[in-house]
Amino acid sequence: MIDTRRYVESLNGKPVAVFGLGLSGFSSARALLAGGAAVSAWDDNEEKRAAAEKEGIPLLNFMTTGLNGFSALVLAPGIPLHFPEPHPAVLRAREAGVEIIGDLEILHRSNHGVKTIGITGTNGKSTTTALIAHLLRESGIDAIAAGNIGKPALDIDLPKKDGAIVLEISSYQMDLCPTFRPDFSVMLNVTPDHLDRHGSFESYAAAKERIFEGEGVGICGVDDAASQAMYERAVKSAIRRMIPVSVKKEVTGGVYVKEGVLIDCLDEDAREIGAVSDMPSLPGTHNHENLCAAYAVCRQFGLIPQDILNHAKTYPGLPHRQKIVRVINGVAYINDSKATNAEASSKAIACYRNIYLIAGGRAKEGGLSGLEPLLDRINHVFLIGEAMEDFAAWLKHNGVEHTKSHSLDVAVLEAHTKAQADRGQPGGAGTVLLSPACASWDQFRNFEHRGDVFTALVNALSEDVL
Ligand code: UMA
Repeated sequence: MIDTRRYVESLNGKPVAVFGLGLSGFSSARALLAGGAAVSAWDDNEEKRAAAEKEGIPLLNFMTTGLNGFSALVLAPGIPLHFPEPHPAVLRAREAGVEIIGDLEILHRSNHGVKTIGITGTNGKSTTTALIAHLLRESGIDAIAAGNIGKPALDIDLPKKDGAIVLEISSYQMDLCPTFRPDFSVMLNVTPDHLDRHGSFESYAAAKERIFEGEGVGICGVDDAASQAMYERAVKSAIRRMIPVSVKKEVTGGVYVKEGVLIDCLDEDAREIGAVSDMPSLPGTHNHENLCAAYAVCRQFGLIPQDILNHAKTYPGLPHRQKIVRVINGVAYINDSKATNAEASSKAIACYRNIYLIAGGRAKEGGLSGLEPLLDRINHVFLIGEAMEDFAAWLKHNGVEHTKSHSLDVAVLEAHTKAQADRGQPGGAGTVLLSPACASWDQFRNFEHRGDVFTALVNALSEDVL
């Protein structure tokens, strides 16, 4: 756990309020109490409050008492700050003139003295965070991944002084960082997301752009218009040393992929480092963008170019993101349960051919639209969940073969049977891909649960040719 005493000392004995007792709030309350702070916590959910009380975290309903006299409100990232409307806890803080911060800001103010690498962007944050931590560790640098990736930042054991804290930072968390800016800031890409929470694309992008404020190094994807504009503004302000990364074009002073080869153009000359195609856990152009950004960060830590690429080959990948569960008679079974919308599924579909796709669940706005250019990669779709009928109608309209499987266990069995029976046909062995393009909540607790069930079902399949 992070030692928060330096931050707590700066409060001069004033109490701190913590609101939202999920992963991040619980971790903040624990770390602040351990640092000697007077903590008062609250959550709208009674069970969360009971769990906190059991752990000795003092409770106070500051929605009724107000927050006068408090030094700060530590807000869980998921609590609405501005849109669709500020949570009452936010209003109480504003009324009392109390600053609102998140756990990353406490980490920063705890003055830990270790270099921070922050990664934001709409897609690829978790992979890039985990990949950077893996590459640094493989080269002997003490690195730990935390933040939005699922490990609250204050829960970590501090790496050695010459190590690094690698933080996945969501736009929600960025909104709760008035002063924290990473030493090495990465912004991968920005496309519309979380607009209900930020009110508009502009304010969502602006939350992400703040990662480039202050001194340090900035690594920025330049393959979409909004991030290209961010890169140009950061270069113009000349506060951070900026490095562009791209998988679509050559970028002077940066890192890019051209014809499947990673090119290092950080110094004067463009140098070919090696092929990006043989990284088993980093398939697809989107992952090559993540690799370029991770490579650029690692070079700032003095890592040797060839070592970075070699270590990328042993990156194990994250669960539920294009994770190969098993290969049976040449057919790969892939868990991409994290793909909760069509855009995310399109990234996986673009990596394979002869796909037996398992899709469905609770549909997002737009359903499967956007997948049209990739449909020739799909042999058959097995549909599950609430979206089944709508998706079936869309697939019929687009001439794609499909089966209404209803549930995941049936879909896995049907996809397995068909993929195995079709072996030996043109195009090579197929791929059974769970990439649902839907939220999971109609049939599962969350996407992790859905992916775990898929993995268990696949592991139970027989190797015998059916
Ligand atoms: N709560 C209330 N009132 C409300 C809303 C929520 O009291 O009106 C309470 C809930 O009862 C619950 C707590 O707030 O106890 C939940 O807080 P939270 O939603 O911030 O979730 P945490 O468990 O603290 O997890 C957070 C991040 N969640 C969000 O940003 C929504 C996790 O990112 C992160 O891994 C974790 O901190 C550790 O740092 C998840 C996420 O979905 C993966 N992130 C979004 C994304 O990636 O798209 C941004």
